[in-house]
Amino acid sequence: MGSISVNSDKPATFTRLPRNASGRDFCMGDLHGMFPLLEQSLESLDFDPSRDRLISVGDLIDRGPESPRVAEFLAHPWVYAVRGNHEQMLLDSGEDSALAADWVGGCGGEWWLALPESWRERCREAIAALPYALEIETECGLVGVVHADVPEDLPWADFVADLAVDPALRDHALWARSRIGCVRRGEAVLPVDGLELLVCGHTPIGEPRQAGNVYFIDTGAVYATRFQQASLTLLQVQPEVVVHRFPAGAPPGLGSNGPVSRRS
Ligand SMILES: [Mn+2]
Repeated sequence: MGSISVNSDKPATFTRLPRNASGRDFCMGDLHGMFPLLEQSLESLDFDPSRDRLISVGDLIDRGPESPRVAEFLAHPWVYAVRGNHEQMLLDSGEDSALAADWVGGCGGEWWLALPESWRERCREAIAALPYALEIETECGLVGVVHADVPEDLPWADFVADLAVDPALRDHALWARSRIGCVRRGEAVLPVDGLELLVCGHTPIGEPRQAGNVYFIDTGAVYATRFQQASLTLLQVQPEVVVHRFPAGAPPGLGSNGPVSRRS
């Protein structure tokens, strides 16, 4: 079009959020279309959209019932997100029919088939704008957010700087399970240099877990029929770190199945 617009067709791979001086920041584990559960959870937290912020670790879509709401959700000014491997599959399946078949057939993307083209376009646009990583300035220090993991030998600043030029690094951010593998084997987890805390999702675990300076918060919100302990985790990181869990199997805030919060 002749105008100079650096980022118009190449969205930023990395975003920094300035400190939220007036409200709280919550990092949200893999939602997979469970928007009603999220709404109940935010209500339980007295979430105030005029001051509080919600930061998704990615995998907002697929498997759950309300994936088509993703574009509308990402348009809220209080919502931030990094992309997950499921968002990447949606984007890549437009040019890769084998991947499209895998995604729709085996990875929970069947909702896409029923979507009108105009709605698909809105979803693609909103998702294509998502960075691979973001960082949040907080009272507690710098908090990083990535869907899967950061290479174990790479300081955070190098990771975010190289994302734009290194496709292997972007794949790692979306798919890797190296640190969570250590956790599962009972091995020590290498910290990420340059961060107070890294928040990740991607691999479902029974309860949110901190290992070193890495917090794993995918607690399988979409898997209520498979795991009794399935829940949505909202990890508050500003002004202090507080874990909030909302069971997926029952409305939160009711009796013994209500939210479980503990300081960490
Ligand atoms: Mn994932």
